[in-house]
Amino acid sequence: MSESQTPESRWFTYDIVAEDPTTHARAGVLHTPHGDIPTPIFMPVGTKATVKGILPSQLERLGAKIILANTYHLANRPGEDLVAEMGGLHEFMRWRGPILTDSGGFQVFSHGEFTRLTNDGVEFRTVDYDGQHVFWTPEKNMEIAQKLGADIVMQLDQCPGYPSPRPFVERAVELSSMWAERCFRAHTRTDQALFGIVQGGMDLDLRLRSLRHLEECGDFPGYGIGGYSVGEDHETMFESLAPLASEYMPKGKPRYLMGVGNPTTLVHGVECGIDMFDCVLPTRTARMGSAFSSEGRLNFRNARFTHDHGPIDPDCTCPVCTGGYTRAYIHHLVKQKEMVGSILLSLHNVYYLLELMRRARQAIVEHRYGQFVSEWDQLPAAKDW
Ligand code: PRF
Ligand code: ZN
Repeated sequence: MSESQTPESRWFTYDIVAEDPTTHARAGVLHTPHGDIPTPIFMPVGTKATVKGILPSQLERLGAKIILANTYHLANRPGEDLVAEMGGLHEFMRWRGPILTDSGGFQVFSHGEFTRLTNDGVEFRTVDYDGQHVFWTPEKNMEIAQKLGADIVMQLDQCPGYPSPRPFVERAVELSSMWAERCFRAHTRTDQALFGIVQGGMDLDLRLRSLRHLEECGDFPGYGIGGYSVGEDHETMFESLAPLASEYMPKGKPRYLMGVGNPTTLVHGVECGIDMFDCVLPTRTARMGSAFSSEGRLNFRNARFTHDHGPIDPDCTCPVCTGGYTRAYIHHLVKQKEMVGSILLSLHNVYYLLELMRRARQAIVEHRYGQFVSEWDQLPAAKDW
């Protein structure tokens, strides 16, 4: 990975380098101060300034181009002032590539206990830390994000669960729009991009209302699509997501589907024009003893692996599968709850999604993404995710 080769005039511009003729998939390059990001891309999640179980040098070797961290968690511990004092997130965690921080809006509403929601912001109790009452305005959220110093930061938004009554989703769109405008005004770092977030639940008309508000509020260099993968099924998700992404989102800006990481959704997301994805799924699944594979999901607690000399996935080119580690060994480590079991599975799972997006990009460049999708849907693995 090259360190800061990108000239300032190119920062946060997005070049589309190929468009697939039969789907809405595109291949692009997003330029950032810490390097170029080829899209479509999967972004491994390092919530607390570490991708659990994987060193930054190993992430580079796996081919990760950008990683995530989370403003909610880092503001609680160790605090944005400490991170700033240590030279910012990149320096603090020793990762040289681009970083994206999510606002934490999602964390506040999903596992925080929020107590008050006003036009001005959200009051919540940090139940997973010391239980303090905190009030976040959009301005406060931007102040924290700018101190952390990621390349890309997300606006403060409200993500309604599924199902939610329409008036509740409408209110979330209204609040997220107001907060987008205030984040946009408060955000001043020129070496950092602020992305807006489209909300609106499963209703296309609310999604379009949200998108229109964002476009009226200013020229965002990219757009998150939040509020999906919150309990709805695949068909329900794509009913509004497909037209939103393929027909209405601005063509020349990156589109980031937030918190989605199951392989089949990635393949279909790219088909409707999504460029970026993130999810804890590969590392969380690994810590539960499971692997992504061309055969589907493999659970390494299963005794059928006891004498298995093969790699996790014979089709995989990751350092674990090509390094001679056997299924029998991984089964043993997982049964014994050894750390290295989780680490090997995390390396493999993260590589699996990075490689899936590299192959998708190659297929787009070669104008055969439609075929790529039909081949994927015929794999036994497709039904597992
Ligand atoms: N908003 C933010 N982060 C998110 C989401 C969201 O809606 C989601 C929903 N899948 C994941 N992460 N800010
Ligand atoms: Zn592998």
